[in-house]
Amino acid sequence: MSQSENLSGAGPVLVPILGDQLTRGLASLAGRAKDDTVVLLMEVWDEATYVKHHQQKIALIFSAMRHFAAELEQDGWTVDYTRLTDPDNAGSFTGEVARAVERHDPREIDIVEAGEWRVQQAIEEWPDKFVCPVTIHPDDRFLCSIGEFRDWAEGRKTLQMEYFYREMRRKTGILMAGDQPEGGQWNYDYDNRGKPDKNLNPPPAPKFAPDAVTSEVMGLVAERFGDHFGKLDNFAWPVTRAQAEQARAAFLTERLPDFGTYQDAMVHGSDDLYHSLLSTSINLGLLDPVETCKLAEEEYYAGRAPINAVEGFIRQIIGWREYIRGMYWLEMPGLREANALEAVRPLPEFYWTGETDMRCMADCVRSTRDHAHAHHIQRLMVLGNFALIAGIRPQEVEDWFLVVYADAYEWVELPNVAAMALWADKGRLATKPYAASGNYINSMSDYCGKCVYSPAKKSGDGACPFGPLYWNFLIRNRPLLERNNRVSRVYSNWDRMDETKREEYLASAEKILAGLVPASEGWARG
Ligand code: FAD
Ligand code: DLZ
Ligand code: SF4
Repeated sequence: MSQSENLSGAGPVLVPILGDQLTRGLASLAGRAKDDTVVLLMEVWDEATYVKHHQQKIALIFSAMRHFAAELEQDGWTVDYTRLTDPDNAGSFTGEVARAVERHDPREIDIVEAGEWRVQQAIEEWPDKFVCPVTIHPDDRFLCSIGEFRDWAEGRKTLQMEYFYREMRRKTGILMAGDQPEGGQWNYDYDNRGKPDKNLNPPPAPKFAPDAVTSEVMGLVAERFGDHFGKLDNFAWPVTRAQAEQARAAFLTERLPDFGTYQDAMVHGSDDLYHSLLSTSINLGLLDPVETCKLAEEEYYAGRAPINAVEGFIRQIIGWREYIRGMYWLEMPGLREANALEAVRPLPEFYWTGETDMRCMADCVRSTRDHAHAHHIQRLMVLGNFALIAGIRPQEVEDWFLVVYADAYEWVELPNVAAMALWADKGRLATKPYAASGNYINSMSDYCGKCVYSPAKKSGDGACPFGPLYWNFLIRNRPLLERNNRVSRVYSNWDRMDETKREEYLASAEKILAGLVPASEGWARG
């Protein structure tokens, strides 16, 4: 029956809140009367299994949802919370909203747009499915709306993040001196290439021991999702806004000053370095991104953190994060199928097991398995880079990244993986592929010294696999990449190389590729 043929219900307004919308000031709650509203939170099977998320990721989301529901109730809201184990749980957002409509007879449903295209498609069908009117609010937790980003992108030849970021600086006034950037430069990335140093001693990020709510959820996850990737027992994520604020405060005082300098460094066994580890809290809605940037800005004006650190951190949030989200909505649904480099090789098994002699790769997979986290350069220049130069099919790599990180939602994972790491969008996001040999990893990490391979050995036994694969990648994609003036120079280097050396590179690459064992079925999807 269509909406127009029906009178809507006589009950309160129903406000469904999704698992990554855990924000008190959410647009669907703002200005609403508590005694006239039912807030609905839903643990549903479909969301927990559309890919087989890391066990810590499911525990984090369920625990944060349960804590958020309890806080809303304490504040006087009426909350209807459906647990995964409720016998009548319909298993999907639409099914659970339908059941809630029967329970509450709402006169209206108010929801904030979903982060993910897949979920948004389902929500957009609700006005035809339900008797009462459905209002879908823009998600104002982002600085730049989907429409604003579209306007910004329209008619531009290149969609470089840097220009978008300057707009966001102007819009917020963050690190601005009038209409000029603070310190005279928009971007201090040049100062952010510090190499790892033996004496680095970053203060560890706070760990949050599971409380009763998290422990109960961990039991549920172990029972229902024990076959999913990842270790569960060392769960230490912030699950409430108060904990997330504590984690943020510790970052701002203890690690922000060195964040910029060591942003690109990688150290074996050291998973956090000077990174904030705030992505899970920001993406869940526990921390406000702009507020977080303003607090970082205060550290600069108080003289407690240098400009390269503060600008670098702020750029990640109001620059990259907003830009990535804008690109997602600009490029979907096609981005999910994009494969400009026609990469078809299956994902190697070691992405799941960590069983490889490549020391960099093994360490990144270990961190991912144990903590549902790896930092940006590990994701981009080790895990993503290998997949790019080995020609792994983008959709398999995307599934992997969506499964394994506690901060992964498709809106942020997909552009980072498909466009930034794999260049599957043919350079709409990144002007050139982030392909690199072992020399880059060697210069930015302490991985190579104790590796069985050596980046100094260029081909044959004992050569770092990243070297031959790098050249194989460039030669394989020469017709497409040679025209790119940021890449063309490396082809001149190749052409000048001794022919025997070139043949050795290519033969080594073939051997490495032939030795990759494809992942067994069932890791990412059931
Ligand atoms: P910090 O290094 O402390 O950075 C501060 C904040 O900036 C982060 O918390 C995050 O909110 C934001 N940020 C930084 N870089 C990015 C970026 N490229 N895109 C969006 N936000 C950014 N981030 C996710 O949140 N979810 C993902 O699923 C995800 N997948 C990624 C996949 C690949 C291949 C790559 C290269 C990057 C991915 N990122 C993703 C971005 C980035 O790696 C993580 O946000 C970051 O590692 C989180 O750790 P942190 O909080 O310590 O970040
Ligand atoms: C990722 C996830 C998982 C594992 N489970 C749930 C859930 O049971 N209920 C819920 O509301 N959200 C969950 N999520 C997050 C959703 O997938 C997320 O809100 C959407 O991806 C946003 O579009
Ligand atoms: Fe990784 Fe190569 Fe270095 Fe080994 S030598 S750690 S494989 S970059």
